[in-house]
Amino acid sequence: MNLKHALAQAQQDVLHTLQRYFQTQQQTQPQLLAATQYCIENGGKRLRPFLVYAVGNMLAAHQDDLHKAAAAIECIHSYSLVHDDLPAMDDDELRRGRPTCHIAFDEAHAILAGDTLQTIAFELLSSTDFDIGASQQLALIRSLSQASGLLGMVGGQALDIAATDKAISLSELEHIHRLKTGALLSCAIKLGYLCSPNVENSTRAALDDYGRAIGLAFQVQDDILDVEGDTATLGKPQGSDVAANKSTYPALMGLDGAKDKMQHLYQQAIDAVCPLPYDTRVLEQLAGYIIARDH
Ligand code: GRG
Repeated sequence: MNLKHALAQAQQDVLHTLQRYFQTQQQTQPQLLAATQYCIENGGKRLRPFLVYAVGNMLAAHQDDLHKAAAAIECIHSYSLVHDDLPAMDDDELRRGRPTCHIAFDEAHAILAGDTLQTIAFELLSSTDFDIGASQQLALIRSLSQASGLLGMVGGQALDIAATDKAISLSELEHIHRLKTGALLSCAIKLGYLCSPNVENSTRAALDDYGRAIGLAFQVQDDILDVEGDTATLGKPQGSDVAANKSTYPALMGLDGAKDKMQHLYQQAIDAVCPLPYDTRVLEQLAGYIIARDH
């Protein structure tokens, strides 16, 4: 299966899984249900679900387990974006070209929709019909909790806020991004192998290396896109810091330095998975897509 097809399949599967879930929740307060569904039905690349499916399919996981794990991680990602868009954080009015949740509904419902999405994630992961054993299912829940929490995405967001208007070093920037965005991307890979039977430790370790490399590459490319998008629309000089109060890779390393860093991370990702005794082509293509993506 090629990358385009696999991404489209993941997008469709995660949407259907969550739409089926919402069908079982029709007694919920209607505005809250509408706001929560709005966040999920507002598209997105679904990269994290894609990674769960790609790894799980490569390792012969049970499809129904992958559907739940993929939907769970997308719910966490979606909640993080809804809360990140709130006036208290980034105060954004548009997400993926459409009004953000607090604009389409209101702030209270956006906060509650984010909270709801977070709890749905753990409800799905604690379903009683997983095909894997109880200890592996607990590991799924623990991995997603850790990647989302204090030493993961939320902790990274707090460090990012604390770094606003401060000069930070490259290693501090890397630490923030490994937590804020890298932890969840790496976790998607863990969920894929934790849904799979009999995965060797060496395979897990190689996939973890791949996850760490693409997690950081994703953020470096995000920073590059900010600069290049800004340069294209505003005529700013290349390598300038887009948001003057925020450290980015191009600001700290220059645009060429950031591109070199991304290329290096791409190579690390490829080197991690190439020796595995599985068909890793779609993971390799994904690493290429991450460093070449334009949105
Ligand atoms: C508010 C708890 C809390 C956490 C926020 C991840 C995050 C932490 C905030 C997002 C801020 C941001 C835009 C970071 C840049 C990298 C990123 C996560 C981009 C969005 O991810 P994509 O490109 O989004 O996978 P789509 O739209 O495809 O789902």
